[in-house]
Amino acid sequence: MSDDGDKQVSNEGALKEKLVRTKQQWAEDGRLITGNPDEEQRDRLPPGQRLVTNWPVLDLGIQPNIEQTDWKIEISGSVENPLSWSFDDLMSQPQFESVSDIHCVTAWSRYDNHWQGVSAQHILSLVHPAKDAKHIIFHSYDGYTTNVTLERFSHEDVLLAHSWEGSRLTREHGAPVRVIMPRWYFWKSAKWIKKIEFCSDDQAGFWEVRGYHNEGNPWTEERYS
Ligand SMILES: Nc1nc2c(c(=O)[nH]1)N[C@H]1C(S)=C(S)[C@@H](COP(=O)(O)O)O[C@H]1N2
Ligand SMILES: [Mo]
Repeated sequence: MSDDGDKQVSNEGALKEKLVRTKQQWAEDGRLITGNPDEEQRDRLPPGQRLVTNWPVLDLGIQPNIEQTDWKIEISGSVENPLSWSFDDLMSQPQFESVSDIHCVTAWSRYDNHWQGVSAQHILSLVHPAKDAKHIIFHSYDGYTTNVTLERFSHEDVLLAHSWEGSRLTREHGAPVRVIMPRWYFWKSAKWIKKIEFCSDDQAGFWEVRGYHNEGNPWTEERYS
């Protein structure tokens, strides 16, 4: 073996080592981000988001204090059978459970949230949206509103949640009942829900009129309009 050959071999060795170190660092970073280094897990975090394990609170500076016994929801507008439920009425409906990830537009995501409540699909089966119903606006006890399409509300993972991780929602997170729209930035998930209004025309909600995107898909980063 010539000196040149040896040199080339050792250079190659150094290059590979550097490559391995870099890849290992990516894997470590991936593990920090996702809690799991494999590719599938890394794809779970939408672009521009960072994973948190706590659950941050975001509101307008008002956290309405609504006793379970005082809470009422109205589901009305362009529907054949409008309804009004107390908390007991909600609890006497078929109960639904789902697990989903939260993606907040302020760039935090939280995985594997276990929700319990009543599914949007069950609600739709009771109220029967009218033919012209295409949009929904959520109205909350703090004056907050947000809009979604009927099609998105109809998705099988959407629910009115009363519990998270096996316990009732706390006041700060929207007790007694909030909406959960798992596929969209979390501002679409109205806390302290008071009314679900079905409409033929779209109406921009609280953040939507203040520069947030009308749709809010985290995977295409529909953050601001
Ligand atoms: N009624 C109501 N719902 C709301 C809000 C609000 O201010 N009022 N904030 C929205 C925003 S911007 C986010 S990110 C989530 C925050 O929910 P959390 O505080 O449970 O994390 O609630 C959404 N739903
Ligand atoms: Mo948000």
